[in-house]
Amino acid sequence: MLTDDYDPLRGRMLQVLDQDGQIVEPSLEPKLDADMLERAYRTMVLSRVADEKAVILQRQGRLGAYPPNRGQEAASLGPAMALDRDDWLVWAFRELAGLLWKGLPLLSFYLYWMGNEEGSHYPQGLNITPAAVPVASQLSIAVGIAYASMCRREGRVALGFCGDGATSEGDFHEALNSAGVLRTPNVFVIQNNQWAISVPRSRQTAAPTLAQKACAYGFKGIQVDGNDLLAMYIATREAVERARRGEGPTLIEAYTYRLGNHTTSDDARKYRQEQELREWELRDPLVRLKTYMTAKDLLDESKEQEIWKAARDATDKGVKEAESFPKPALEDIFRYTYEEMPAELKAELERLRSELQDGER
Ligand SMILES: Cc1ncc(C[n+]2csc(CCOP(=O)(O)OP(=O)(O)O)c2C)c(N)n1
Repeated sequence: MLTDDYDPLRGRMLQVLDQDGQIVEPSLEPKLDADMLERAYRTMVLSRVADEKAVILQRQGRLGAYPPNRGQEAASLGPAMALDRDDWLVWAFRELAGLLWKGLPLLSFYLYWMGNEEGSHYPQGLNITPAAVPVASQLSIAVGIAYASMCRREGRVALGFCGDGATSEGDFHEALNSAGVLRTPNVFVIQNNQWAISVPRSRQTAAPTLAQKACAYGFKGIQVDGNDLLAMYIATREAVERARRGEGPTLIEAYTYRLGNHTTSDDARKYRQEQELREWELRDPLVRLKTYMTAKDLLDESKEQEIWKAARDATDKGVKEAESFPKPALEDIFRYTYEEMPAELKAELERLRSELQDGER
């Protein structure tokens, strides 16, 4: 089992592809067919293009504050690829590639970051929960979903994501403790991108790895090269199989890096060394997968160009749809808290309406 061979207490990190996209561990190479690999690469490229577009839209005042995904594509895509259709994906706020793989329309993604609640109203049956900006709050939801699936004998797994900073929150420990005790079918992926805004990973915990925290909760943990799509895929696949056999949760630490700013309101140059960024740029997950696929004759220059063009077209379409979508109404802020709006809220709504009429905002 990978979790035995790569026991985090022995300080081994799982890798299939090295930094240059060459296979380091042939016995671990998953048998992904050409179609699946091409879909994976298309998803990563679409995620990259759509993500960079979101940053541009924010700069142009067409989208709100936005958390860039650049560099972390493999860390969310690999786990999503290991799920079955009915399994749940419980995300934080930096998992675009995984969401696209699961089928989230770009329209929903853009609407959400444009501040329209309709962006959290996903097509029926996707089994994705809405974004969770309160750090670590989504993990207990992932445990609840998995526990419900277990009680109903549905055989569904709930994959929950969080960041390295989230591991300092009480919610993280409460969720993982419950999962361990109840042996819920969960896979937890920590996207260890080295920084929680300006707080480095070394200030989150004195433990050498985040993966070893699983020991305290009585389940398996593994540290994986988060920029290696194949490694993320095989680690999660094993964890999903274990969960489905009723053997409980697994904690996966995806060792990765946030190449961009924390959000569009942040300036990482104020707290991060340029040199660190340069080193991580060489480990770009897209380039690694491209090298691997090119060596297998699954990718050439003309296909590469077609894939990037298709991604740009799909992104333009998503932005256009989102910008022509009906804007939320003022009442929407008040409408959904109670079945019937109480008098105080009604009064507040009326006051806001009249203030807006007077030109105040
Ligand atoms: C409960 C809570 N506290 C603080 C914040 C402000 N905040 C937003 S993101 C963030 C850092 C999160 O770091 P990490 O979990 O490592 O995820 P990353 O942003 O690096 O992906 C903080 C402190 C918040 N959203 N929720």
